[in-house]
Amino acid sequence: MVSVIPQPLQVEPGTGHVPVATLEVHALGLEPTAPWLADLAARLLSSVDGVAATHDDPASEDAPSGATALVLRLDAHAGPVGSTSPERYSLVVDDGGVTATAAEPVGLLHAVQTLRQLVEAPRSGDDPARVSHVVVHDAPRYPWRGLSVDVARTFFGLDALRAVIDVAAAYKLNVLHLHLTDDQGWRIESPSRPELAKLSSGSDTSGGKGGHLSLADFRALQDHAAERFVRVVPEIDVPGHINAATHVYGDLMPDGVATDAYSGIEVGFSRLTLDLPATEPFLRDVFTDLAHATDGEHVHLGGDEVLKMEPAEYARFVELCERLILEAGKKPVAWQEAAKAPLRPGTIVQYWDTHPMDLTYLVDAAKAGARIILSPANRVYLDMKYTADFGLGQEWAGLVEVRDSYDWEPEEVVPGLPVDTIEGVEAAVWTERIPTRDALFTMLLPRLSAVAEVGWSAPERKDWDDYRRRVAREAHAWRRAGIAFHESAQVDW
Ligand code: TNX
Repeated sequence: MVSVIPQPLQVEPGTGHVPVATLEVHALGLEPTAPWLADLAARLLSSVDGVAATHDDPASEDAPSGATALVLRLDAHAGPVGSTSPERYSLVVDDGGVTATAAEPVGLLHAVQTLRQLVEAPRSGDDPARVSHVVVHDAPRYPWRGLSVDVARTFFGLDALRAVIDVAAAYKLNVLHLHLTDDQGWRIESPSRPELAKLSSGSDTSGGKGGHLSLADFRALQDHAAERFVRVVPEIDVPGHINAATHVYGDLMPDGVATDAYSGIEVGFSRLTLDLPATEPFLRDVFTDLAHATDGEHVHLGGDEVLKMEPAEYARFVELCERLILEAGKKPVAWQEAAKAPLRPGTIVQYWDTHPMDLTYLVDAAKAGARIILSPANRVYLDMKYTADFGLGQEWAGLVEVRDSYDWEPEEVVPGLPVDTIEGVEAAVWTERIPTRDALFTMLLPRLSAVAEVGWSAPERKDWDDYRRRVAREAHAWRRAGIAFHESAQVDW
């Protein structure tokens, strides 16, 4: 039976199968746009039990004897009939071998990720790994399928973040949102404000020594992401969650006194003050620096949990930060609270807070032109504990078991929200109670794969019992790769 996460749109199983113990990748026409893709495809497929993939001769379509050909080819007609998604693809496995076609290179990577999961492991020593004949036509439900990682509370560096990108891309997620600053640390080099990372990155909530991404690290991270067609959306969180900056610059405080460093886990106590002379230059510097370092179109300005500020001052902050980001050539993203202020059309607003509340302001903002990303905390906050006795994470939004992350419908999250304003879904992992890389992955997996299916798969293609079976199969890949995950009692592993 076909076993792919996220569930593809159209799958027609055939009757035979092809051996894939040796696969020969042929990338046709990819040299100008994605020269690395054939090599990446070979590496991804070689990570599967019983498969050795190579891409020796990009010019030839003849596989060496004994090897099965995997052809990667651009084709505007690929994908489900009528789909215009740039991520659409088709995958055909038949007696001729394996052919992936896609409108753009990103779709070919998606096809390879699908193929990776279709491999049936060798049953005995002599049996080759194989893939059953099948025709897949696939495209995503939403264009934005993300994961937000908080590297401010606990710092995770380049290696861990590259591994996070690999896992995200395996389930066809396409956005890595990095929460780079918070009360506990400033985790990105800002060339015009070098003191920030220098003086405010030496600790974290885990009692560790903290750290930060240099611009070279950030460059390398974006390169790794780009090869997997993942966009990085960096966030500087203002005007609250800002103690890491007020610790460095006393002139951001009304009394002129720099605040103490902070490694606790309270929220909502720190803030900027708009009318201080130092405030706007600070914001201009850090947002402009970040925009210049960012390849993608978006920069996130935070805006959440500003508990000690009058609405009028808050609205002026939102207006100013939107303007600074636009002036630096990027599009603003903000947490849901920003929708209480007048927004420019096209700003993306990220819903998160699942406490009961009147969300008319969010619906009105969407009707006025905001695009909405859904991150309902009680479904996709992957720092929530799985069960009451779970040793990692928090539980302010409730316990979030695998099924909670799987069984929800984006169109039903915000009552009255026009469904065509939904840009997509994004999981988030906050790291106040997640001290290590293994802890991080234990919180991400398996739940991230469930959120990926919510964002990608057509609602009528979703099925919890079937997902349970598929996710159990993915555990083999995680074990082989040495990636930690939680063996939730909801799944027969
Ligand atoms: C709420 S979500 C926050 C974060 C915390 C998180 C813990 C959001 C926009 N703000 O500052 O880390 O809860 O789950």
